[in-house]
Amino acid sequence: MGKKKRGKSGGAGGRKVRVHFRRNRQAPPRQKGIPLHVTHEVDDHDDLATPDWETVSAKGDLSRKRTVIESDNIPAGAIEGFVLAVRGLIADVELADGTPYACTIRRVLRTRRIEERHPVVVGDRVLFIPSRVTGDAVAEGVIVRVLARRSQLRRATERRTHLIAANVDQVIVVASVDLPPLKPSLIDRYLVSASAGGMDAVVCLNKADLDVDGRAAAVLERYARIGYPTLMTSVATSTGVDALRERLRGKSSVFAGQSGVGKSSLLNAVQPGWDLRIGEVCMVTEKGRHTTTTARLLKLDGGGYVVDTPGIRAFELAMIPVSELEAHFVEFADRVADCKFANCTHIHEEDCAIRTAVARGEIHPERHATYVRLFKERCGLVPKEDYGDEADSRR
Ligand SMILES: Nc1nc2c(ncn2[C@@H]2O[C@H](COP(=O)(O)OP(=O)(O)OP(=O)(O)O)[C@@H](O)[C@H]2O)c(=O)[nH]1
Ligand SMILES: [Mg+2]
Ligand SMILES: [Zn+2]
Repeated sequence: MGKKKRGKSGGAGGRKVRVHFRRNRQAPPRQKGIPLHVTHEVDDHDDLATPDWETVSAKGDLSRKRTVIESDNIPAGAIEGFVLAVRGLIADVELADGTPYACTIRRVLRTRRIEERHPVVVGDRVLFIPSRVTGDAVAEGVIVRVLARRSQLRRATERRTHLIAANVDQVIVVASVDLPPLKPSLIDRYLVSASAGGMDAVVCLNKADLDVDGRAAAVLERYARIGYPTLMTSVATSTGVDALRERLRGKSSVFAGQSGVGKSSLLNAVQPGWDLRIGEVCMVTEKGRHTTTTARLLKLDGGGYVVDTPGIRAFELAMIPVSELEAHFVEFADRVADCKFANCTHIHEEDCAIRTAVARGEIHPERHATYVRLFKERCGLVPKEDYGDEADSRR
């Protein structure tokens, strides 16, 4: 296993980060179904000598916390790249001129960000140290640093942050009229996450061909009314596909939404050359099957790029402090000042401007219900909402 690097407190200009380390430096726990003798932790280039741009110190071998001091110096020989996809421990990285690299992620980076499910994510700009190129094989490298993210789409449980994509301009929140059934509360959660992560959001309601009674169109109108750009699309009839393509042009976007709503289908319609894999929705459970398994960045012919992502099971937003939740519901923002109490939770208080607006039909009751639900989830008062899909129910 990798040796521990020790050092005194680092040099001037360093950034000190106190971090938890996984216990994986001792005997790794056995994974279910994997024979004992198999090492399942791929060791990589962690021991790239002892880098002078970082020092790690701990009180003792069994300490679970170490202090990592990242200096502001750029590691010698490191070059900047752009992450197109992350497949397990390998990231597909590209240089500005398009040269591809298959990079591993330096161990200390992985370990210290273990509370984040993905230390490196699609859309990241990273510094990596390229290795020697041999023959025609794709060049390799080791990612040593993730550059500051200007935006990020993420969800989080109490224990972990799941980063979905970084450095994108907008989230295209995709929902379907039916199959799987429309769940506005999940749209709301994506909108909160987009707002918290510094991204614009567009609400895209797909499978318009299934909207027989116009009820779904009314849901979409709910979001248009509070200022979100909205799109009604159908891959089956090509409705709205041109408008969607226009929305994406010249921007970086991430497609997010439940499994089976048609994210990959829509992207294939926007740019047929992509030929992304499409999955059936189970007719019995009306759930998707997790056809897309890794987030991937795709370049648009008209400029810009999009990230296709897999549908997710639960969408917790534990990284948002409960007091900040209201700020991510756009239609609450200009009303909260009118609540009687400065610390109003907008759940039960008298003279609450939000509750009054709901009663008057100015704020949609289901939007308020999502807010209340998120608030209570964050306080541990209700179980987490589950947006499970077909693959999950078979587990
Ligand atoms: N009726 C109808 N079906 C659609 C439409 N768009 C997609 N579908 C179907 O919906 C199913 C799921 O589509 P996908 O594109 O794989 O869904 P996804 O959102 O990418 O799902 P994951 O990759 O699992 O997250 C497929 O059977 C598609 O043919 C549409 O506009 N109308
Ligand atoms: Mg997909
Ligand atoms: Zn209030």
